[in-house]
Amino acid sequence: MLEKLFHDHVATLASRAAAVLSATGFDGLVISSGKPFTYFADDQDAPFRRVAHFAHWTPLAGPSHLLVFTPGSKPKLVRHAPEDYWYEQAPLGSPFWASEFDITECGSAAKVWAQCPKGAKWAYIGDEPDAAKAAGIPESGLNPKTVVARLDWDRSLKTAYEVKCLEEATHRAALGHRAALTAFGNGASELEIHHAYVQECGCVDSELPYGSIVALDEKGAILHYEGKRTQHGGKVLLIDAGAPCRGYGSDITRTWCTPQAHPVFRQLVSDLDGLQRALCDGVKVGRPYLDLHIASHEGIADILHRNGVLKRGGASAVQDGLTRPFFPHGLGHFLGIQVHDVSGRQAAPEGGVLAPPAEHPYLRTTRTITAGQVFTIEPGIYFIPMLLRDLKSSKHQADVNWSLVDALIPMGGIRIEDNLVVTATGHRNLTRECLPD
Ligand SMILES: [Mn+2]
Repeated sequence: MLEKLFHDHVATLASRAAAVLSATGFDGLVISSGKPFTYFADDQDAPFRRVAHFAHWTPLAGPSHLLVFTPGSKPKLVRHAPEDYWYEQAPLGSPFWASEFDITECGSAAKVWAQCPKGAKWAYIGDEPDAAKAAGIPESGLNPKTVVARLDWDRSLKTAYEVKCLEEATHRAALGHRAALTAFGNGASELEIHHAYVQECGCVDSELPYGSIVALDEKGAILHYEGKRTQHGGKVLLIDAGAPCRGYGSDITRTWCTPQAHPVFRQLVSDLDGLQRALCDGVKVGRPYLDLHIASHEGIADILHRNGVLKRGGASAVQDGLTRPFFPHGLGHFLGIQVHDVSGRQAAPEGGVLAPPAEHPYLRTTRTITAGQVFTIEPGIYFIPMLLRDLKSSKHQADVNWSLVDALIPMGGIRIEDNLVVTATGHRNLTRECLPD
């Protein structure tokens, strides 16, 4: 099953790459898996992440490999298999994907680069352009923008194999989220909830697609909160955490309340969950993603009005900017090998940028929805003191119930985030399939 999906995936990538090369005037493609990032004046490396273009072709882990593609030939993998007793040197064995490639093994990075094709019409993609140039790739072939743009565009249309990887990554994260909820219910600290999460996912932190956000109470208002406090007994948990699968990652957020949370906040969580589901139902081929983002602001205006936070709702509240301090990020982003996957704002396969409207600068997805895209839908409502201060000193300050806002600030924020695959007839919500409530 997986072998067949992967076989079709590589066949799709090969036919797409052939079209890209033909459109851009190159004969072949060389892609590096990447080189580790070493901290300044140190001998320690950052956790390694492969070049996404390489990860698109193969699950082969680790740095310094090359993928070589020429149209009409089986793709070639030059595997870096160093003689190095400092690290484990596991043999490749026979993973499910190996038969799709002609595999050569080399004992050093220099020997890997010696396998790099030379010539005027090769394009190189990766983070070692100097090494590629030294190996014989011409300057004009080093990460050519025309090639990269087309490959990025293609990468936003997921194959069935990629959807399977994202499905498994979502399933794995769902297990972690359930364990996190149980830990939270038992009064666990942020650090303990985080440990419960990774334990259930069965991996270590550096394997996660991104650093988990595990925020109790007021820390939920910090969009990218990185702390892991040890105090117990939070009233609200906002957890934004994903899991890996063969180089792909899921990205899920849930917000949970104890009965001690402010009753209005609990209602806001429930209402935002309803809005999030309605927004997911609105995911259809041909609709601009921006439409959904604007609809999310209108929904949030009504939720804040209905619950007494704002004194008015509707489109005029959105137009006057009343919702933005409560929801200051975009509705979602593409998802795949990278957690904020490429080309969410790309205008066309050849490149170009579809900029978001000036009042929504953080919206990462401005494209029209098409079948094969995978993205998140993640509306939020936050009580961020920094942004509320600006609102309080604005001409709209009388539109806000400040005593209620002050009571809600200690509750932090709410975000509910699912991962969706767009299909010809609608969508699949990968998250709700395995994490229903
Ligand atoms: Mn996200």
